[in-house]
Amino acid sequence: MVILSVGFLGVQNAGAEDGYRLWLRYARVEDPALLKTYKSTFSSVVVQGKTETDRAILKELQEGFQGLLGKSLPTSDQPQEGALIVETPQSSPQFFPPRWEKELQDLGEGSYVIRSMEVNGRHVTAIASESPVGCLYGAFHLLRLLGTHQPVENLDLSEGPKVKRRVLDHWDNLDGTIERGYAGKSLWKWQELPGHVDDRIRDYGRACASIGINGAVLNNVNADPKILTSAYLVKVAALADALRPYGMRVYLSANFGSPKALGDLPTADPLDLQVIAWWKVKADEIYKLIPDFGGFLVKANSEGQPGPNDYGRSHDQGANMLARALASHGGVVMWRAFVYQDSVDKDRIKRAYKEFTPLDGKFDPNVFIQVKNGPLDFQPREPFSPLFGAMPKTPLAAELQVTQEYLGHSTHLVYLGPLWKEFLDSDTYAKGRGSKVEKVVTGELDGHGDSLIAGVANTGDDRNWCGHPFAAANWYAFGRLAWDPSLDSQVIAQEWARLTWGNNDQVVAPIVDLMTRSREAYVDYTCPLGLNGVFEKDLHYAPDPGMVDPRREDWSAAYYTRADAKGLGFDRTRSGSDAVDQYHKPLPDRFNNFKTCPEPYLLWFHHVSWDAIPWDGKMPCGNTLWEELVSHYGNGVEKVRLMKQTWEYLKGKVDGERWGMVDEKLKQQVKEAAAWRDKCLKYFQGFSKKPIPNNS
Ligand code: GCW
Repeated sequence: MVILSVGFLGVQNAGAEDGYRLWLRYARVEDPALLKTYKSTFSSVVVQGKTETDRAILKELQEGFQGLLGKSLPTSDQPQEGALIVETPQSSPQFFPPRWEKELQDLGEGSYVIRSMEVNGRHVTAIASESPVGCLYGAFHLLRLLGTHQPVENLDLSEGPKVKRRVLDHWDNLDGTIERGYAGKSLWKWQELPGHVDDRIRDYGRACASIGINGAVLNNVNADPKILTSAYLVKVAALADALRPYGMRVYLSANFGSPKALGDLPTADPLDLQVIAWWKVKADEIYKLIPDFGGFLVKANSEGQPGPNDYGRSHDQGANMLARALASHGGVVMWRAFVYQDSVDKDRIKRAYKEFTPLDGKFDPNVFIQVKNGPLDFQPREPFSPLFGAMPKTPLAAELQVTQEYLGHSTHLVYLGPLWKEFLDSDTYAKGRGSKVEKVVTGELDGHGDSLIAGVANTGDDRNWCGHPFAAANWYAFGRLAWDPSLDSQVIAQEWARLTWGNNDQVVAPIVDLMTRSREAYVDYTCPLGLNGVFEKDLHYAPDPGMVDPRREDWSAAYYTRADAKGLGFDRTRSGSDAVDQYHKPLPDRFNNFKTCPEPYLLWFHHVSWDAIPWDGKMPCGNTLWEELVSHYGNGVEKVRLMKQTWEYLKGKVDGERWGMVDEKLKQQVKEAAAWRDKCLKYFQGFSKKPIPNNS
């Protein structure tokens, strides 16, 4: 094993690496040959556009080239040898090849090409798009190529986003706290707005744009009605102005009860004419301040939030009323399907499907139904929600959770790329084999023109944005997958690792390795084999498999684990709650059969038990349930120990500041993984009465 000298990667940046710069570090290219090629490929930059976005592009390129190559790129109006030309048909008609326009139109809004070519006999590189924002994405793409040390002399790239709206949902409260936030307080400093817009907002916009994110819902879905008051809307407008140059549109979570809660009307009934008028006036007010306002995200009749059901109205009546207020302005409604009233079904995970599928076809065209990836609630592993593929007439938006509510907050290192890929790659079979969730979300499966993917943000005002240095990889991966859900999560991890930690393979390979394994490790030591809901009350961090929540049965751990003297797991087969039949064929039979149900979902769909030999029957893999359980919990802890060892190997090969922070967190993770194993096995042992092999 070659141990690199500390000077190469470590000391040079000592003190400067606090994580603030995320993956936009633009670290100097050290390899002399590569540096030489890069320097000779780029001599100057031509940005003729005059918009704020064009200014942002120029600034970014200059910052990027200065960092990466140690030289600034002089601006020029003429394409000299080695020019980097940033062009739209409007800004640079003289350079823009007309044949590119059709290509870009086909690739969609925000698309771009990056091409090495000759102009007047000179070698240049063009970044071209129909819009300045597309050029901004292209500029970030080029900087990413340089930052990951790719060849750039003969480029011929064209890219367009596969999902139109790529949105971060911030669960930020107006008092600055963040629901399920683990990286400090909100980035939005409401007290200071609109007079002062924190500089950090620009860097947030840059980071988002660099990975293609083009929208942000600023406030918590448990929405304070105050956000819609005029006093707050001017603050929202100030943020929208600051983010617009980066192609970011602002959306808001709207409290459905606002007309009543704000004291304007006695009701919020969606069929009441005054209520309808109230929302229209409100929408007009918003669009006057923010002409490109994205729309409303709504959590209705869920966990105590008001909604149309309060007035005997249905979800479509509520959503359409809001959609009609926004339609003439081009806004959309993202209506969440996170509902679970126990009057609908005894099994919590069946409820959303039962409430929403009968409404397919009843929503206005500018309504998305926003569905969490799994049918329960952002667990470390769930099968995909059966709503995907079950509402062909309605554009379904996928909601992922970037913040690690159930995945170790900002203490455990868990790279979520593999979790999201598992979801996106799941075959719904809605239109036969190959009807992947990914195709539902892009709109391809059912021919929807608009599409949306949302990620519950993990950002806060901690200096390093996301608390754990590796949590930033989840922000990065969310953006990259939202842009193109077919990307490989390992390739994304590699990109992020190179940009964040340096390009040396001795560093990148181990980092990618530990990232790639981290999610399965976490599943193993928290909830293997399809177990779920074993988290402590409210905080959702530590294990509490015996937890009983007096407020609701379906908030209690035992509701999900269903451990008893004979076995373990929730019977969702046809002899149980029959959740299996919410999926398209052939999945119901596959999930229903103990022998064909994928092992990772076994205890999700089955109460695995044997009358004659409790806990001792053989699993499809040949081990007994107890043996499998013990082995998964043990493996999980072992895997985290290996992650820690890998990290120790990296000591001195990355900057000490970030290394130390990650090391501290991994130390805690190792301890807590063991605690998870011990607490869960002990609890299940109370039912199995089997010995727990000695763990150390
Ligand atoms: O998982 C639950 C969270 C709540 C959250 C809710 C939701 C914003 O524990 O904190 O509320 O989901 O998604 O609405």
